[in-house]
Amino acid sequence: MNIMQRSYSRLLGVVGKPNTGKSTFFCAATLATAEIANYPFTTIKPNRGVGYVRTPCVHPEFKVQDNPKNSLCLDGTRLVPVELIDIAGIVPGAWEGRGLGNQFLDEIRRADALIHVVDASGGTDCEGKSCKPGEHDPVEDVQFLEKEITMWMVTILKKDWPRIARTAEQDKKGIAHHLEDRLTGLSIKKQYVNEAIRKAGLSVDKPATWTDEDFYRFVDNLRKISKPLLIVANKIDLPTAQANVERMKKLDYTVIPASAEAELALRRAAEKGLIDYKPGDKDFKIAHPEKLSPGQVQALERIRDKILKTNGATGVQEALNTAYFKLLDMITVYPVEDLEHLSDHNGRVLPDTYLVPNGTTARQFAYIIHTELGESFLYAVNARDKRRIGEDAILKDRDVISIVSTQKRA
Ligand SMILES: Nc1nc2c(ncn2[C@@H]2O[C@H](COP(=O)(O)OP(=O)(O)O)[C@@H](O)[C@H]2O)c(=O)[nH]1
Ligand SMILES: [Mg+2]
Repeated sequence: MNIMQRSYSRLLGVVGKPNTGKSTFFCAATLATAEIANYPFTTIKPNRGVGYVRTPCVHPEFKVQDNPKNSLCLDGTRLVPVELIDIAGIVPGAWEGRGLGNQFLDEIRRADALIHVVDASGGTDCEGKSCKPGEHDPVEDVQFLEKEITMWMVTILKKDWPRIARTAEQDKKGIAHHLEDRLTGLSIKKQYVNEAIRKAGLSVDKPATWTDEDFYRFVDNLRKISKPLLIVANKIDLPTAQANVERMKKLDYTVIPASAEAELALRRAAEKGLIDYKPGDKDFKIAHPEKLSPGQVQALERIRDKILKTNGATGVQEALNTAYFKLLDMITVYPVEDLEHLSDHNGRVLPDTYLVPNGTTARQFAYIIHTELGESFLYAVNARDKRRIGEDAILKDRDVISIVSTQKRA
């Protein structure tokens, strides 16, 4: 096992047609600044990597100097590692096996949330081939991808459906029970089934009466719940993008305008120490003007004017943050052992930041850190007010928590 405590347990999938900028987004998001690059798990597999969510660190509030272990703190900003997968391009008909077919669908299966990268400039046709910018309507791409994924799930879940539906009506064990194996195959939690049925406005007790259209609506809801998705409207540096972005924002989706290419350029310059820039910053500072050619300075200034000033940031970091904090509804919690120094047993101050689901209780948090800690849990203490909290207390974002157990932590 890695010496570093993993901060993440979720996987973000970067999806979309070919040529929309998925790999550029993935490279930009996983390209570490020099300091972060020391992490041994930066590259996991060719298309898997570690990116970061950013959150204001608690150390300034507690007036301590921190010494992070599982994350990084740059000028009061915590960068917490999260895992990403760059999924191969999806073409229409993929669910029937077109293109790379089931290969990418298998990768989608593993993802907990999806970042759909769309070419907002309209320079990529429906098959993912380059076309004249503005020629293709990216609004079409928004629905296409979801239809592909839903159709794929429909084919898997529909096998043997009439028999399953009848049995479920008779034995009253519920549809989720009878679909269990297939749900496991799709990495979908059983408890999502009833929620999807309710959202689709269908009857849980009478699945045998569902029409094909009802079934599709059920699966579509199941997909939305189990693989929540946001849209990255990429290539906003191209002039044809703006009007399309405005139209996409009117749709009922979380749309994040972005330029993956700009983020990649900024991170590369930061990696070389040429500029001061943290992922997600609104601006950068040229650190070594003497090391840059006039052309490089011009390119950087163009990014500042055309992207950072108009869009607020490049959008790449916002996409990761939104995926974790909005789609997956996660919060950050800082475990410490020594309440006085806010340190672990080695004296490291605020060593770890954990990403946990909103609603996590003190005891569940102990289990997330270590099974033994969960089992031997006595109570927890909130470092802010030094109050004891019980096992059922629900943790809040940016809580600093010490867990007291019957045994000392290893
Ligand atoms: N103008 C512009 N081009 C981009 C941007 N992101 C990616 N591209 C270009 O789009 C093309 C496809 O990018 P790639 O990341 O390989 O797309 P993928 O097939 O979706 O992985 C490449 O030529 C990239 O340089 C962007 O933000 N702006
Ligand atoms: Mg690619």
